[in-house]
Amino acid sequence: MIDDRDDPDPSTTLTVGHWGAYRVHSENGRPTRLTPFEDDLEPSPIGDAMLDTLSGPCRVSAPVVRKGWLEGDREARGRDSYVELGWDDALDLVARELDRVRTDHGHESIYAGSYGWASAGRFHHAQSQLRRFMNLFGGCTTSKDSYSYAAAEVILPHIVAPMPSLLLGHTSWKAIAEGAKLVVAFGGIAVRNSQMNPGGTGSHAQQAEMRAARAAGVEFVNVSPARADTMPELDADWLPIRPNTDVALMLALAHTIISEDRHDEAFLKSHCTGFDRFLPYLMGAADGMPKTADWAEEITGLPADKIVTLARRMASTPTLVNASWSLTRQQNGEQAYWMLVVLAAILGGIGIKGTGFGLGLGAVSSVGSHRAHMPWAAFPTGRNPVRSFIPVARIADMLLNPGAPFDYDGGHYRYPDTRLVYWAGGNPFHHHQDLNRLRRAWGRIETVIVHEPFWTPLARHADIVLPATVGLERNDIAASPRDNYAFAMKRAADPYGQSRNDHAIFAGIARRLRPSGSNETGFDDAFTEGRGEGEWLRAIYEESRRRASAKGHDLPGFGEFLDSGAIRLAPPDEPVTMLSDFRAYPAGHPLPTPSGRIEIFSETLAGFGHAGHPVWIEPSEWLGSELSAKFPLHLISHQPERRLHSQLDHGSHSRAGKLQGREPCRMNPQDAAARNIAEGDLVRLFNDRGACISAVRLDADLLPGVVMIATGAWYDPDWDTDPECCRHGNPNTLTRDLPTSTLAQGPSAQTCLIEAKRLETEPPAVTAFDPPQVLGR
Ligand SMILES: Nc1nc2c(c(=O)[nH]1)N[C@H]1C(S)=C(S)[C@@H](COP(=O)(O)OP(=O)(O)OC[C@H]3O[C@@H](n4cnc5c(=O)[nH]c(N)nc54)[C@H](O)[C@@H]3O)O[C@H]1N2
Ligand SMILES: Nc1nc2c(c(=O)[nH]1)N[C@H]1C(S)=C(S)[C@@H](COP(=O)(O)OP(=O)(O)OC[C@H]3O[C@@H](n4cnc5c(=O)[nH]c(N)nc54)[C@H](O)[C@@H]3O)O[C@H]1N2
Ligand SMILES: [Mo]
Repeated sequence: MIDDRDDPDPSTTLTVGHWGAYRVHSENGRPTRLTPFEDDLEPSPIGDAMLDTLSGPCRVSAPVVRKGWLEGDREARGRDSYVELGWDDALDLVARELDRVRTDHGHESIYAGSYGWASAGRFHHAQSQLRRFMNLFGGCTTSKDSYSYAAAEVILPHIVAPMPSLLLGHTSWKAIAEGAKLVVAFGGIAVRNSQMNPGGTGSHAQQAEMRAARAAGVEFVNVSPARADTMPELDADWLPIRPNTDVALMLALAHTIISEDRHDEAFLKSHCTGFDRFLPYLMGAADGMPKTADWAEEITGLPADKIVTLARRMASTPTLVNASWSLTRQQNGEQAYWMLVVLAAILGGIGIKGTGFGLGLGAVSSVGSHRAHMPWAAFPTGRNPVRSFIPVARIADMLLNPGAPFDYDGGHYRYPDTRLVYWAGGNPFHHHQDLNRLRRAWGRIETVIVHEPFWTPLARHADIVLPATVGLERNDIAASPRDNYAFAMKRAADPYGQSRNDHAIFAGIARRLRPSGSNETGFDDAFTEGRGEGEWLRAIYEESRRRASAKGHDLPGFGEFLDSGAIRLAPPDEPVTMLSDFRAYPAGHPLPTPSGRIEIFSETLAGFGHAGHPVWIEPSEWLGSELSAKFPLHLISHQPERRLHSQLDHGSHSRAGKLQGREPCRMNPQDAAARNIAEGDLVRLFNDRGACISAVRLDADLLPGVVMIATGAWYDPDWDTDPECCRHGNPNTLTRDLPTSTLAQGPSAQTCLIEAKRLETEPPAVTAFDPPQVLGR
């Protein structure tokens, strides 16, 4: 149970990032070297940057207030200088601002949705700390769902089950190796992404598990604009599909299977509802347009005979269809996940070992991996007394349109009038689409308060910045509900400069504030419950231990856990297949849908005014749209291989991947030649929304007409000559701030057309990693 197989150096401690667990080697009380945790099969090199970013100019060293904010100037955000404050003055100022805004405008006018991945660790989780603080203070407007897969989070409960429960019981590679013969991966299974797991992991096993499935005879089809979206060892057939057209392909596969009478009629009858109401659309009786392979060829760019061959292959062999999460981050992303489930239902393999549908195998290291399921306790956040919320990606819309109505999941709501924004553990100037629009919206906010360890683009756009510690500077418990490990993280370095833990910062503000409905100032006792860090860790651990014993895991006592540093949990005996109970006995294990079955037709969604069954809807920007005459390249802004989003972009590992200091993009040699662009050339990527500077890497294994660039280059507007252009290569200057639909209102980053032009002159130097000027006290 306790890991001592490779005799780890007893003088080391452990630290964990979302990218994995590492042993920390120290000299004279300072960390000098990290080595991967000894059980990790495929350690991520991203961890290296945790040490080289521990200090340096990008760390925020003291609480600061923006100079222009003191003078009532909102325009200078992003390029302003700051004035240092002592902690007491800073906490007084934050408390005063929160009190002013709450008193004058109400708690709704405080937006603390604070979306983001923050850092690993169950106690020092920035959003949970912020949520608990706000809930005790009297509440705030919050956000619903994620940037990762909001469309799936909203549609799946109507048609099969909530996304989190499906992910917890996700089909594993072990089951696929034993039960499937074919995996058709829409959006591929990009191995770079399985470096991550929210909360970390003790061992990355995706590559080994996929290789084992291949060795067991499973074949792969990679449906993606990029051949590299499946690893070479899988020897996948590559179907280079036009971006955003997967629903058309899935419909044509379904059409072919049904036309040739190869569908599983019994399963559609026993476990599904509404097939008969979908059929007229699929076969064309409803709209005069049969969804044939020929029809789909026009849309997807894939030859009809290949579509027919694939359909026959899928229907004649045990198959799993998988969709990457990127398919949800596009206009009408809801339809892709609905149609995926319907396609799997037509094939009939749902709930049978290793077949059916997969929801993002390998998108993070736990999806598809054979792992323990352990409901670790978290830092308790309490209840928000305010009901106001937005779908997370509507932030710019909310700021620009106070009081305006919006729809979400069948309901009708209104945006609040936001005056103050509070962020801890995320970076909207990384994650949001159309950053030029976000910048305009940001100008509406009176006060932006941010906790950050680093001078990120968000910190640069904040009015009050409070310096936060990083994981290496804290004690914590790192564990994920889908992992075979848990770790006691030990503080290995002193907090940088004057930085403090988020918990301590909030306790300090709580001491200065009157909670709503009370006459007394100070709710720090309620916030901390009188516990320090060590006591909170013990409480979280003991609660987890209680939950573990209910799951059949016997965890050691807290002291033993701290001493050993790592716990190993036994994975399940049998490989897991999603919905196997429902398959075996649908009456005894009904789905949480209105019918208890898979809803191929949903009365609920039809009642909301949406299509009652999955449909192909032409996106507003794609290679088949009119706009492609002006902007003929489809931009895919995918997850970065060398960092987590924008985290550690200033570290050595991420910087080593830049080309001439810019975030590189990949382009097909034909597209490059047509624009007189050669390998390594600097280019301007642009559309009507904005532009960014990138450097080209030629990639013949990319569908012509598609450009790919990783997200996460620290946003660096060219303030003096071209503020709509990011000098560093942040693709969110180009993406559209477009909801998936009025159902989920999710983000649609992957629906984006651009043009590229070779730069003839040297562009301005990148300044993203130069901190702002900070004036002393
Ligand atoms: N164009 C495009 N845009 C996208 C996507 C895409 O595919 N294309 N993907 C989207 C997706 S799926 C996601 S999940 C989002 C991710 O967006 P985010 O999760 O917002 O991105 P991160 O860079 O992880 O931001 C986390 C921030 O928290 C800070 N931080 C870390 N630890 C701590 C801590 O302990 N305390 C405090 N106070 N701060 C801390 C880090 O320094 C960092 O600035 O991006 C989305 N944006
Ligand atoms: N190294 C690393 N790993 C990460 C992250 C990170 O920042 N760094 N972020 C994590 C997070 S928060 C998330 S949500 C997951 C996201 O996981 P995903 O959403 O799967 O990740 P992406 O890299 O955005 O997209 C995967 C692939 O989808 C393909 N694709 C894009 N659009 C289309 C389309 O319309 N059709 C088809 N067929 N293919 C398309 C692209 O070629 C791309 O390489 O990754 C996680 N893993
Ligand atoms: Mo995500």
